[in-house]
Amino acid sequence: KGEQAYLDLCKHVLENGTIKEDRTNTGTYSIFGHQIRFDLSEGFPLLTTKKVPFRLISSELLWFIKGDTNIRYLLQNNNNIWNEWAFKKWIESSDYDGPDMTDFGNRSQQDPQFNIIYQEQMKNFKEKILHNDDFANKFGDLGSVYGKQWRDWKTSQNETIDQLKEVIESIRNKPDSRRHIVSAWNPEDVPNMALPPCHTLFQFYVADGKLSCQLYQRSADIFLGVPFNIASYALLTYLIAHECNLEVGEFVHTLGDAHIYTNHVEQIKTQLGRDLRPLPKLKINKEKNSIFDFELSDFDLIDYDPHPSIKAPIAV
Ligand code: UFP
Repeated sequence: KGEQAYLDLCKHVLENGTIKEDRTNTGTYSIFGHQIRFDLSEGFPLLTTKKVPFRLISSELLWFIKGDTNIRYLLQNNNNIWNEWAFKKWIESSDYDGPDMTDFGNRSQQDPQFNIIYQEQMKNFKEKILHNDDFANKFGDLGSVYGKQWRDWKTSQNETIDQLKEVIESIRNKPDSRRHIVSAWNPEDVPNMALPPCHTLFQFYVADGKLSCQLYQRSADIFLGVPFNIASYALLTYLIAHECNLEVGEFVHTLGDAHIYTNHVEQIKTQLGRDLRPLPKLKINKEKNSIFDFELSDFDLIDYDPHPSIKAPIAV
């Protein structure tokens, strides 16, 4: 259970994972199908064996909840986690006339000279997103990503479905329902997405006055992605429980292709050598009720005392 189960998964995949090539040409150790449970009443499941940046997780989640798909909001909150996807659109467009940025993800890691030029272009890009409305509309928008599917799913009748709003209503009105589902996987939109949703579908469950959530994640970068994903869905569950006057139950994390990138192995070994520490607690501003009204300052993470963060290259 909990963080120990996460560490057990890391160990299991290192020892038993199949070596598998992948889209990013990095190579992975991979298994298929795994489940970890987190009892949210024991504390907030932010890993303690390495520092995980809660600020980035909470601002990204608020961005999803707003139904926003433009990285401007993220940049305004000093959150850079989606930059590369928008940047890619810009450098591949006819508007871009700077130095060649092909394969910038790999090249910036391998070629220090290129990295300087890349950082310059990225800085330039961020400035334009923040201060130029037309540019932000054109290149800041990531299209049909989570916020869009959660809040503004397009039907064949040209109507929209607000899945998040509807699921909260169904939790409130029919708590015993077995249909509390939000799907981010929209087969029609998948071909047009830079990154087809990794968190494919989630379901809520109410019993004994507690709200639980299960996520099906089709593809899981165990070292870099999963710790974020756990905290993000745990936070979502806390927020919806708060709005629906329920206690928090469990977060059940179900993984499809669960993989460790070959260039994360040393980092994971470091992490596996560390002791667990007590989980932090999450306090939510009691004066706010609707999940659509929350701001970053409404969350307070208390007593988070993790081991230091561990750096690793991200596969783009
Ligand atoms: N990934 C995660 N969690 C996320 C996210 C991405 O683990 O929230 F957005 C990882 C999984 C995989 C890669 O390593 O990103 C996506 O690649 P693919 O679409 O080929 O599965």
